Amino acid sequence: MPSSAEREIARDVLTLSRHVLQQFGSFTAEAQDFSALMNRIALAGKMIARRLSQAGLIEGALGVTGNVNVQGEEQQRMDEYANRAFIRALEQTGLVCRLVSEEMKTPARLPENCSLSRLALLVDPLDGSSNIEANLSVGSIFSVLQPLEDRPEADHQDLLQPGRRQLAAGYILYGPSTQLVYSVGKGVHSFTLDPSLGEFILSQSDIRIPERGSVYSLNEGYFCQWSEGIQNFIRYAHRQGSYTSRYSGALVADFHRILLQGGVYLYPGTRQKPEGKLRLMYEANPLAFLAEQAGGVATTGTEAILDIVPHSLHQRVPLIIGSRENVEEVLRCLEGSLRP
Ligand code: P6P
Repeated sequence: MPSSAEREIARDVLTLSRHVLQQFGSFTAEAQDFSALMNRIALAGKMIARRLSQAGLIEGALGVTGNVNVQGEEQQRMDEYANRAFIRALEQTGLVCRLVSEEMKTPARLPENCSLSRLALLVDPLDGSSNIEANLSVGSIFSVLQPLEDRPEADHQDLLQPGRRQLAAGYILYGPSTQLVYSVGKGVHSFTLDPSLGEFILSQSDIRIPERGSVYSLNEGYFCQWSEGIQNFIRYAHRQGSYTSRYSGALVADFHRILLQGGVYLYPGTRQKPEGKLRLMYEANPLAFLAEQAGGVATTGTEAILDIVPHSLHQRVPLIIGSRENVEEVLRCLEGSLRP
């Protein structure tokens, strides 16, 4: 029986960079590059986690910049910091040529990298940032794409590809602990940041989303703006007695709960905004990739998220994501075969 010291060492060496190599099953240049890329994404996450933990003590760290982002939302100073952290973490690495971000109308191009890599990283650098002032959980969401060979780079048309083509996707959850969850298409795996080591250490392998859960997660404040089908699902959930409502206002935190405990998260369209609020390329697609890898489902209500052919980098989509049986109940309410 290994000693506790030996078990501790065995745990501590299961870092994110080594796990990526294990996922590739090789030490090829491609595997090494992907391992390095995940490490740089993790570095951005560590910088953001550190800033968040001290934000209340750092002058000018909190509050708004006075700018409005491409989504028309008030930009928090932490949004701008997080965006800069991802850009700086990827410069001079040779790993990523373009960075698409919720915080930038047009992607950042890293010319020193482009001769070595054509990969694009798409991020929501700090999702749910309105939670920061209340010291609640927020997250970063990322997606990795190989540009399409047969589409022009002009206007970034070569990135407008269905989410099923993602090479990798994941998120970093800044909560009581900082966790990184990712997939390269071989299951979903989570890592917990050990600040004393400065490393993300493997904490859960091959996460499977329960077939069914008790949580439904959406902002019921919009009830009167939703379709009859969504309203009927809410009525059904209220009358079932087996559902419980959880909604934090941060997609990453709400999805993480669904991934581990089961249930369904919804951000439906409304009559005024039928496309909803969430962005396809760097919110819905990465989480849908993880959900399907974990045995779950992600849909607009009429189409699988991962099958959508994008028309623009910042387009929005309705999102219904989670356990297979719970999503099925939503879809049956939408088609009218299930009534409250
Ligand atoms: P609402 C945060 O702005 C976000 O994109 C998601 O993280 C979150 O789930 C949702 O929007 C919250 O939006 O309209 O409920 O405040």
